[in-house]
Amino acid sequence: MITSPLYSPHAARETPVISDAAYLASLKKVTQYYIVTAFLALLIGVLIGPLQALNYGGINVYDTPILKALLKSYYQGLSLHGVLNALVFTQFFISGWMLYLPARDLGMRINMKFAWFTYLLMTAGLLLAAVPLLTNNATLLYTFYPPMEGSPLFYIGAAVMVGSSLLVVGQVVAMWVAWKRANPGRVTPLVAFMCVATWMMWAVAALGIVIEVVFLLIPWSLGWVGGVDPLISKTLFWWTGHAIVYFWVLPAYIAWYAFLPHHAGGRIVSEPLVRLTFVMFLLNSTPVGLHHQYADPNISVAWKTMHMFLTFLVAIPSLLTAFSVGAALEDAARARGGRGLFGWMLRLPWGKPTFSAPVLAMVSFILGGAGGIVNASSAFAPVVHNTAWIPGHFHITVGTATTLTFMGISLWLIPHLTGKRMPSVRLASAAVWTWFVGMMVFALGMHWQGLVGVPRRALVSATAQSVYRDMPIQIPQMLTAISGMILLVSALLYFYVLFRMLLSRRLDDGEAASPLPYSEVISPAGQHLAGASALVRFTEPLLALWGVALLLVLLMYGPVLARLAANAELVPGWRLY
Ligand code: HEM
Ligand SMILES: [Cu+2]
Repeated sequence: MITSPLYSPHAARETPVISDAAYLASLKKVTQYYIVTAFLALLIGVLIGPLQALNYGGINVYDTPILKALLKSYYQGLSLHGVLNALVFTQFFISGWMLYLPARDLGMRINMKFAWFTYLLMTAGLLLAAVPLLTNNATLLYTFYPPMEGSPLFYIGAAVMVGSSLLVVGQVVAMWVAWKRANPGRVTPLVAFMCVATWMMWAVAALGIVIEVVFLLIPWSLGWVGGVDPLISKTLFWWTGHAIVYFWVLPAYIAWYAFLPHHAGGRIVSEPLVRLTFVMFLLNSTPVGLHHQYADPNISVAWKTMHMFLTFLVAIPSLLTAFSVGAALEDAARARGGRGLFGWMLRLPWGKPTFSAPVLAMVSFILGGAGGIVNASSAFAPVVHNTAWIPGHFHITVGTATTLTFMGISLWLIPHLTGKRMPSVRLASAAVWTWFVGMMVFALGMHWQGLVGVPRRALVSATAQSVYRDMPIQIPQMLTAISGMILLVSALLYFYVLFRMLLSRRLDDGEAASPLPYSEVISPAGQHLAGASALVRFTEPLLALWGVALLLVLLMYGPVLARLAANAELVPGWRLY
């Protein structure tokens, strides 16, 4: 069924041909369902954002009749915003993206019944959780810290949703193992490698939240046990909660490494280096979560410090990425006649949204990463902890690095999946640039307010006005309010383009008109392990490396959780909303 294209070491990879048209159509359809569900969640989530930005601009719109009818409180809106954007949008997009890519890259046939079952289960989980969220029975914010208590439906829906992502992990890893069996001695192609490593990382990371929700929160919310230990729950939450940020950015890295050079007209610099980066993330993303808990009692400073240094270590693969994708772009620009130390940048195709979206996302991530090092430092953390600085930070990471990349991907992936066409390059380009500019202004306003001491998660525009009146925050407030309006325009532009594209007529099967944009490679990993470099051979045994990743997490969390469990203090739930 599948034929392998001729191999030349530097040429762009050609997608293995799938001759079973019905199978290919079904694979594309399930991917499209994941992607469209993701963007529907983002649409609702993002529309609430500008209201919150106005709040941080000192303007309270929550007393207007229309909002009073829609939302019980600022916090119900904020819970919807956080859950839909950061948890639902990301997970659905990533599940579609990282199921489709390895299936095409390996040319493997997956069980479509299982793939559809997983999608439906994930959607069922989403709908279960949506009911209490929309009826103000789970206004817990996206971190759902106990003892704040919500409807059991919320926790059950969340468990089903996260559980279904683990089914995707199972399907992708099984597909890869079957490919390895069928192709002994072969090097895993790069895109599949990145996907498998990322899914493995997520499986290790997700354990924390699965244990928290299934064993602590569901029995407690159903009244089967009398109380819950807030600190154990929080520690399990951040076991997942930090690593989830890599689950959000690594799928964007896949686009930056594998496809962005193609959009720029350049080449991937080094496949072995990319593989090393992903292995570092697999090993090092998870055992670092205590940097969210510097202020928490009953966890020793020694453990907190170890997690802090391990966090700094994760900066290395991020820097490797910045430098190697930067080099790929320079390669592209010089090939188009770019000159000078920085002058080459002018030669990049800035007017092409499939290019500008991931590149601007990367620029945003460089700034976000620098702020992240501040957050993770135990010396600086107390200054910024729980201030407006923090949402300032994660809107230029997940809110831009990830979201803008995914928006950019949708502009070529949806044509590829559906055989439709992007309706307007200019409008798409305007959406991308306004998102970037809006988020930069937003980040400036929010980081600035945070440094002055404005708290996050507060209806600052309506409560305790006198506290804020004396603060020097007029300028950053104004910036934040303006950014919200820029972002509203941007979101409207983007969704207009997206829906016009989805609702347009199908022209073909998308295979020829919008192929997967694989890039050429300067230093490929090679096809056969026998002749491959030591780095390629070291990174290939992902199952063993997965085991090491799990071991590292158990080492870094086991003693901490054991001590918390020995001093567990069960408290009853509270409903504050
Ligand atoms: C139109 C664009 C957006 C605007 C104007 C916006 C604005 C805001 C503001 C002002 C806050 C702080 C609220 C507070 O602390 O009280 C916030 C929180 C948050 N935003 Fe956004 N946002 C936008 C898009 C996004 C996107 C795309 C994501 C993720 C993919 C995202 C994820 C979050 C999360 C996770 C929170 C934290 C919620 C919490 O503290 O529980 N936002 N947003
Ligand atoms: Cu973190």
